[in-house]
Amino acid sequence: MKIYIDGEFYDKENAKISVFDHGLLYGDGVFEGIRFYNGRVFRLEEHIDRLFDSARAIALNIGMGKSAVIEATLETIRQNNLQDGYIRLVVTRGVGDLGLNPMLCPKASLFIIASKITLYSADKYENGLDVVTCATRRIPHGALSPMVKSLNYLNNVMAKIEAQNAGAGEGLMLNEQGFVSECTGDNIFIIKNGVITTPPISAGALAGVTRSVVFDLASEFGIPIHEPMMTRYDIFTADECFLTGTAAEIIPAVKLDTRLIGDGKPGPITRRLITRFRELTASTGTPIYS
Ligand code: PXG
Repeated sequence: MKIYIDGEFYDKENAKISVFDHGLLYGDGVFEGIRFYNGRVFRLEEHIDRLFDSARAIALNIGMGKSAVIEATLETIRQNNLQDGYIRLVVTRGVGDLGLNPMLCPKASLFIIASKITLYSADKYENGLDVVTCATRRIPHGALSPMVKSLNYLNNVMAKIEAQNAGAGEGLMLNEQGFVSECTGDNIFIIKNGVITTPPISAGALAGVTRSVVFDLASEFGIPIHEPMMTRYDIFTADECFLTGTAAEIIPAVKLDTRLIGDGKPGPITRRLITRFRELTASTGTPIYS
């Protein structure tokens, strides 16, 4: 495995970051997770745009332009000779002092790992996930924008632990007002009477790239899609539910807090979206090798 760090490629054993890097000391940095299928990177530009927006929002200068980051991403996949997989880009504030002042970090670091990711077993894509509501709330806008895909994922990690301890496949996260935000690393959607709904970004959801693909598919299928504030009531009373994320792709959810959603089986619209999503990922995206 070859890993990109600041313009050079290293073997896995030698791919190392300083203990004085503020990404490690303070979680001061941002990241992206992107998938590639059949030799093409899916929605590459959207991911790179979000990476730059995340960096801009935390006043982090990546020190490279978008096209250079895109080329580094593609080259990392090429160096590993992969056709299908998952690519993780991390930008840290870089090496600095033992003090959180980011002004004392002269240069940001970018590293890129091309690998594989499996979040849920294949049977969950067939039969659906069970979800539990976590006590840990999604970060509020006033503390750190939940729009920023930052290296501060501790509240999501705490929520994931709660879900695992409950024996559930995923954890539902509410915002401070008790409205539904999203799951620990996925956006959430429901379908009721032929209408798709998902929480608005203002409720604390990440502006997911896969989420935006569902908006495209809904318009392609002529299915109405709305973003109202949502509560657990909406999920309990939904006909269908599914989660989306780069790592998760589109996955049905069939239980919330041990109660069945709809008839407790993945629904027809969810299945149709999954089929079309797989067609899109297999046939569109930025070519890696040409
Ligand atoms: N919400 C959060 C908090 C996320 O971190 C999503 C929603 C889905 O967004 P995209 O753009 O991927 O559709 C994410 C993305 C992991 C992992 O390691 C998590 C994500 C992406 C890749 C890997 O669990 N989450």
